[in-house]
Amino acid sequence: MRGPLGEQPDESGAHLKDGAPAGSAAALALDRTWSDPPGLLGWFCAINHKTIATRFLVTTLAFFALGGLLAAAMRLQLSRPENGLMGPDLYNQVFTMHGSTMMFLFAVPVMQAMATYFVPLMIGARSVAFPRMNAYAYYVFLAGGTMLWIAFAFNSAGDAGWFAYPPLSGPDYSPGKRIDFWAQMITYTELAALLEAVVVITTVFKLRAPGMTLGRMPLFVWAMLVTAFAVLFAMPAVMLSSTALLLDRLVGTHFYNPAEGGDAILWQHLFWFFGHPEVYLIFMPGLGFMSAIISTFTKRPVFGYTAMVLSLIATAFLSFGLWVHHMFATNLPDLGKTFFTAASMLIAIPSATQIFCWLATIGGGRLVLRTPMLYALSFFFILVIGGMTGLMLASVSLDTQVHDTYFVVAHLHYVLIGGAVFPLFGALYYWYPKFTGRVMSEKLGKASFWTMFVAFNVAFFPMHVLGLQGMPRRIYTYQSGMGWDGLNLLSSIGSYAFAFGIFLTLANAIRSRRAGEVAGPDPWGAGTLEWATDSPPAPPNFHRIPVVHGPYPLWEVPPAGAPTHVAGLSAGIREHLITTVIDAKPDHRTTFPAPTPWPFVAAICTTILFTGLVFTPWAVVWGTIPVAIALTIWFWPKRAEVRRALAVEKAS
Ligand code: HEM
Ligand SMILES: [Cu+2]
Repeated sequence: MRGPLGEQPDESGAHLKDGAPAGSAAALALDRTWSDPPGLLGWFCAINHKTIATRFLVTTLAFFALGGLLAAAMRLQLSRPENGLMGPDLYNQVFTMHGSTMMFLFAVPVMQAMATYFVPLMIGARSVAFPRMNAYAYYVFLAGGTMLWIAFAFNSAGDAGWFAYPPLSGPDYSPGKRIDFWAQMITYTELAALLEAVVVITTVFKLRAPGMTLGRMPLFVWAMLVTAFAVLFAMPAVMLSSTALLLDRLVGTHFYNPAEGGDAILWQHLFWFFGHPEVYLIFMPGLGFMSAIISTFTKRPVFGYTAMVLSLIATAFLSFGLWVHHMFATNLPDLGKTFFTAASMLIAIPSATQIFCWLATIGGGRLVLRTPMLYALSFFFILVIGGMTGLMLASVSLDTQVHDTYFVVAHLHYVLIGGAVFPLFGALYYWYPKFTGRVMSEKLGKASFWTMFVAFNVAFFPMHVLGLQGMPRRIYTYQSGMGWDGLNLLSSIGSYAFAFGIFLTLANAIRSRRAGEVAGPDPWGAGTLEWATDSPPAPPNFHRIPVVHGPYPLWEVPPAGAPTHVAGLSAGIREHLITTVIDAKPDHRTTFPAPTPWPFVAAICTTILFTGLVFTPWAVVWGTIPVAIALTIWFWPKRAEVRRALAVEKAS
């Protein structure tokens, strides 16, 4: 019997221990213990990492679709000269919302959603660390993103570009609420990113199955770990800069106002100290997808494990030393700029190391060209082109020529779409069977891939040429006779074909949920732990926590006589084994919290606080009270939980 919040008021399961195979009484008790409560109220109480991550993933993909709609609108507007579909004011909001949605509401959070779904499964854990905070972070993100779009619906979206430079974004040149709202909601959604980073880091460090030393961790987990650390250092910079902007606008501070001793360039430093690493936050998880997909479809471990890990870490470090290459057109000292040119070139080294390691893996393996692998392979073509134009832009002299032209727009989409979107689509095809228990159609998958690949190049390659011909970015229209007409039309046609390619994957996903081939636990014959459990995984992920003896546990035979799994954790409460950071030796047990609606309520209260601040500073005073109440109830120990834990103690 269960209470409304999924509690088990009776202590009957108290004596049961995990470690028994699926179907046993203990396994059933485990399923019950780790599942989310049913019903509408239960929906708000959910904290299972798979439930939250699935919602997170769907939400970020919905933002991707919305950002894509705006892209389609821009390409329609630009398809012919002097088009009257959009005026300049709307166009400004549209490209700002497109850039902001894609960067803040899609590209980074979608990677965090993938991380919170798969990291626990790959390291043999039953949950993420801080499952309630994970739920809270998701609701904060959902609310922040939704508010941004609601503002857009009321003609109040930001209109100063996704990097919102002052003085344009300051009080003098952007009166009204548009930038206030934009700045505040950026701070707010990045709060969610920070919380997720803490969740991922703690999960990786403390919840790994025994035997999974740092040196045996899947490269995907490494990528997510390094990314989470980079988030921790990058996001505060943008939260700080956007908060200072809001203060300049609302309470008359002068952080960015040179007339009163402030500095407009300060914004650019702070923003790009976040903004450049941001690109790597998007692209490093893509590297994790690549490693997982390539080793599975070549049927061998990725070549050069240590080199791969060190390259990831080096990339993350270097990415914080490049930001000034976004500021080559400012009046910073030339000598300083040359250092940033050098650093920008330097980062090609770790990136190239990884590319060569993958090529070595592919070269020495048996290549299986399934859809996920096609998406992974396209990375080599698209990202490398983006990387090449990146090296070109790293040169100060060339950059000052093509600064703010479509050459930059082409470059950034090659990097972002080649480095993140194509690997992400590969990842969705690869792990779809784990999410749903069924494999996506190969035929539709290949059709979608080829459409996307060809259309992408048709849409974005001409932009390089347009840029070199002098077409500036962020213009809502252009005159005919500039020689830009044909290429713009071509680019628009390509964009629509690209959208159609994406639609084919969506159709595939919807259709395969019912009609797809049944997957079983490991449809690809992969080597990492997420494939050791059911598809979709049961609520506790694993009925028996595995003991790990190598980096690809499913491909290796454990040494004779070595333990294969852990047993003895309670099946009646959410008990988890904590292991040491480096060697993953069993350290102690801890009890995880039960489902509760309070993270949801707390997120609503926090949203009211943050939104209120856009309108009055008094929101700090009144808005914190409900937040404090919600947090207090959230953390208050519940009697039923304590009783259950005591019963388990007694029974053992
Ligand atoms: C789905 C296909 C996409 C198309 C057709 C597209 C199209 C465009 C166009 C035409 C612009 C230039 C607007 C202008 O300067 O007037 C633009 C800007 C931008 N796009 Fe995309 N885009 C797509 C996907 C993406 C993705 C996936 C991302 C990020 C992950 C992204 C990030 C950006 C950013 C950051 C800007 C700059 C916005 C600004 O200038 O403030 N785009 N896009
Ligand atoms: Cu950069």
